Amino acid sequence: MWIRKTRGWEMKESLATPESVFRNRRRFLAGAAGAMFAPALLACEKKAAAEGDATPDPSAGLYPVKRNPKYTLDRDLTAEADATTYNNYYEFGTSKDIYDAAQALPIRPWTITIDGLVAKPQTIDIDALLKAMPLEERLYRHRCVEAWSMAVPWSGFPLSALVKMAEPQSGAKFLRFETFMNADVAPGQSDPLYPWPYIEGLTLAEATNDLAFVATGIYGKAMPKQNGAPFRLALPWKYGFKSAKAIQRITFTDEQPVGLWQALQSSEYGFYANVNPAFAHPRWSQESERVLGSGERVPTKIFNGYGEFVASLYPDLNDRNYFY
Ligand SMILES: Nc1nc2c(c(=O)[nH]1)N[C@H]1C(S)=C(S)[C@@H](COP(=O)(O)O)O[C@H]1N2
Ligand SMILES: [Mo]
Repeated sequence: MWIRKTRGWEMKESLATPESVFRNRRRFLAGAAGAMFAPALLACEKKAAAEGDATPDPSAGLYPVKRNPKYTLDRDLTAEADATTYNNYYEFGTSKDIYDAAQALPIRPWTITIDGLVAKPQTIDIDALLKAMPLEERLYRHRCVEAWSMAVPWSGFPLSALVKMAEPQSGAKFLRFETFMNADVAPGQSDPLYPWPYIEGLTLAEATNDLAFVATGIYGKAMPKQNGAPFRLALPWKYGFKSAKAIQRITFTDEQPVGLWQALQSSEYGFYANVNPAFAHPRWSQESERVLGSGERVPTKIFNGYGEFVASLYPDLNDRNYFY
């Protein structure tokens, strides 16, 4: 969102590289290298493969899963090649082109630790969790705070099923989500500018809302690393930064968690971060969004079009607190 080449993490939304530009650049580089430097490219590829973690994903056979027809789109699905190569994942770099770098993340073994104010604190292996949870597919829109958007088929399970399994105590008001910490494979985590690990939070009411979804797959397959394997959130009524990737720990607490972006710049990134075109980001308008793939600009809707599910959670539509 915010590149150091300008000032700190600041970047103008309009300077973001459109996905087609760097996809063409990647293709060009591959083509040129293929023609002229084939042996060198081969060596490079071998090096990349050695550096990446190539362990096969044991959950691959679980997908595709049955689509839940309740969640429908008002637009075309984003092409898989766009949604899986244009990513925000600051652990692996500040550009959108972190696809290769993210392959270095080992996603097995992987456990999710549930702790804090719950009757059933536990650490559960991701594959055991996937077997215990009701997997389904949902078509969701996704709206990044940078004013680009996509529409994708996630696979996963309702976050409410996990909350139920944890049995929250009466004092639990919030969920705090914590992502992995491993600077050996995630070069971005060596950047002292960012308060790693990536943290995000929800109220208990938000976490048990029907829309709150744990995504473990996409396009009928296990989740690719660059999209947040093996466990990420999909919260389509909120700006994309709330949907934390590669989560390892969920703490039930009575204190409102402070997210990584909020800790960096609390005047621009708040706790609720619900989509609302009426409240501009301090450095750009949120009135419209650029659709990933087509590049078309379309108007942004309040709650990203999901008001029928979530509007009742937020009593005052004029309170900016809910909308940044
Ligand atoms: N751990 C982690 N989760 C993250 C981010 C990140 O940098 N690190 N970026 C967020 C932002 S800003 C967006 S828009 C989405 C992007 O998800 P996608 O790459 O699957 O489109 O991931 C969110 N989750
Ligand atoms: Mo984002």
